[in-house]
Amino acid sequence: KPRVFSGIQPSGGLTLGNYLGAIKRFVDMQEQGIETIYCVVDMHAITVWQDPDALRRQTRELAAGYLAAGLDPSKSILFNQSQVAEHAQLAWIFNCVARMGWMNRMTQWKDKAGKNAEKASLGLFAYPSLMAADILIYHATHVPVGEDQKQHVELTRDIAAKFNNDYGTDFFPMTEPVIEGAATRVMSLRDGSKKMSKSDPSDMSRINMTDDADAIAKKIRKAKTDPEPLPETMDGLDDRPEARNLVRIYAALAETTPQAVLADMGGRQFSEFKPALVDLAVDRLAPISQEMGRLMQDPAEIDRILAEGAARARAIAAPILRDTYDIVGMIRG
Ligand code: AQP
Repeated sequence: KPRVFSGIQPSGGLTLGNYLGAIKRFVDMQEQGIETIYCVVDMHAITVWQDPDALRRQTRELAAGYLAAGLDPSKSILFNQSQVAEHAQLAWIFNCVARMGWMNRMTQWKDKAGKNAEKASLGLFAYPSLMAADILIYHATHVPVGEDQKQHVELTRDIAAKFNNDYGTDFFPMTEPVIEGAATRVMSLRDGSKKMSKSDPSDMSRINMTDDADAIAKKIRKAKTDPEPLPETMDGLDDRPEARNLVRIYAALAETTPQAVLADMGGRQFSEFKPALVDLAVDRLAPISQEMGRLMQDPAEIDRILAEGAARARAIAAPILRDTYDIVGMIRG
């Protein structure tokens, strides 16, 4: 039976990349009637320093983002990672299964630690092992993610396979990454070769889910483009990463394909296309940001939803951890 798990780090405000690459698709899967478990991965966030008050605020804001975008706690399980200790407990076992060399090859580790790996936290290095535990503590079969997380889901499969092989079992499933749609990799508005990211120092590089209509309009108006009109087909965007990015964003927001957008808009200048994109983005994002603001007025209610979700998550995770401990040979009274 399919079971979906995915998570987002409360390491800053939500971006349009997180919305189109992750949350919007989480909601689509919920609406397909699949069992869905969604997490605010606060333990991942502290792999780089987070101010405690900011972490609390960002955790609630991310939960509000999920809810405002259509996640329904009566249909999906929604909780924050640290309230379900089984994630960390399974991660330790996986730390003993995974190899240093595997972690060393992760591009996110290389990008985030950079040349100063000696100064990076041990947690940042072991991040993919905790992510494998997040997924496998529920025996999740599918993980919707953006393109940037594909390598980590593949590593999750490697960890599951090595565990199964080391202990002569078929206990952990081979989880599939689900990377589909027009916006699996939303790029920076300032540089078409960099992904849109909540930690980019330039606020003009991203659209935040809390941006108002004026901010959205300004950022799209100033987004880097080129002087050529839009082509009729996607092939014409091969060497135009910034233009391609805006077309893909338009397609994802309009719930259509980039080809269909170009069939409609091909031949037009950016001076015409950008205002259409502004209207569409404001139309789709403003109700979400308004609802996030409303939900943030009542943090106790958000905390209650997360705690209730955590209890439901624990009910699935606890027996899987117990069986794992048995397989490994750990005694419990
Ligand atoms: N630009 C993006 N396009 C499409 N999907 C994206 N995701 C993130 N950025 C884009 C997807 O959002 C989910 C949650 O990501 P995360 O917050 O756990 O970590 P991240 O990928 O590291 O996101 P950021 O915004 O870049 O955060 P920082 O700056 O803190 O590293 C994932 O499914 C991811 O694929």
